[in-house]
Amino acid sequence: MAATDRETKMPCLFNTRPGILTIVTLLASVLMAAHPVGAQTLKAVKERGTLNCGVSQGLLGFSSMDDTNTWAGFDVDICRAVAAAIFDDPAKVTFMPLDTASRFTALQSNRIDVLSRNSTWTMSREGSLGLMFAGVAYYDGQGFLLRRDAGIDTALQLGGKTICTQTGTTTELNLADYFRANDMDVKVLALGTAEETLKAYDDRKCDVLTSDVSQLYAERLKLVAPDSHIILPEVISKEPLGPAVRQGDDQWFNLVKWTLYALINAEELGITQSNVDEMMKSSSPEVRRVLGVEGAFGESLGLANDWVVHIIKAVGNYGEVFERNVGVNSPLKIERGLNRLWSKGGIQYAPPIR
Ligand SMILES: N[C@@H](CCC(=O)N[C@@H](CS)C(=O)NCC(=O)O)C(=O)O
Repeated sequence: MAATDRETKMPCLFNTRPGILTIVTLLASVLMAAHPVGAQTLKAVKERGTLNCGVSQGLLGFSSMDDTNTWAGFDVDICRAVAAAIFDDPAKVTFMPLDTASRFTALQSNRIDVLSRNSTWTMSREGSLGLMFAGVAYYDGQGFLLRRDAGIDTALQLGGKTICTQTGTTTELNLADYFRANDMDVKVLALGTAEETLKAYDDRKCDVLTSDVSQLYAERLKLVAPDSHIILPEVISKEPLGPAVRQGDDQWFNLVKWTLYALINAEELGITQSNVDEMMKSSSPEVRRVLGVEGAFGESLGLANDWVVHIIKAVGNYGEVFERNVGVNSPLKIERGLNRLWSKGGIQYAPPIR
């Protein structure tokens, strides 16, 4: 909405006030020459002493409160990794639970520094909302959950059914595309929050629940008898989920992006939470660079050179973060699948730290 306003008002400004615009542009260029573009977020976070991180309102395995009232999960750990990189302290994060509607405005209005909330990287979110995704933390796709006793085993049998989804999501849009492409009629019940959506399904107001497959695994655990609900084999979309930041602060974008890549590179190099101290004595040039024993890669991001040591000590490497929160031995029991490293049959691939 805001972006559309901007798009329609800009040409008007160009047409009627060229003088003012020129002055503003000139002034901006002078200011930009004096200070690098953006580069205010890291400074603000350091001064505040805590990272403001937007998360979901309670998605088990991704971001929810544990028994000790502490935020835990895969998306939470991405923020803890960023905090560890900056402060050498993963606790210096203030988590802000956000619904689908407020997640992007919270970022636009500076209420949060990073959004780590099962959000899909799409072109319009970068092109129109002024955001940037720092990478793909979790390759996901949209699926369907329904009662086992419905006797349905493919999405192509869903004609005539009522499907629950959440407003303001890619899920809602993919759903319309999929059934239009397959020339099928379904009824859609779109609700405002994950809680309302799950409740509607539980109350049988809809026959099917659709969402990112990872979320279906998480939501299924909240139902009374999780085993009586199945997830259909069809995955109808690409949902590359990752942390997002505001456009205009390249230093901050790089910091979040390389924190994610550091997690993935550490897994590839066999650096784990338990062996990181030992690995600092490694003679491998790659390991030495990643851990800051050689080079000044941390400094180039405005951090200490042993930033990756801090990250790995705090949350472990990418594989450890995945397995602990959502992997096959966690309550969610999700296979690594596409999220395996590229060298192990998946598509998780991080550019080198060098
Ligand atoms: N990845 C999709 C869907 C994201 C989404 O928010 N899905 C809902 C469906 S269950 C959700 O996770 N809600 C969690 C919450 O509101 O806390 C997107 O970015 O649009």
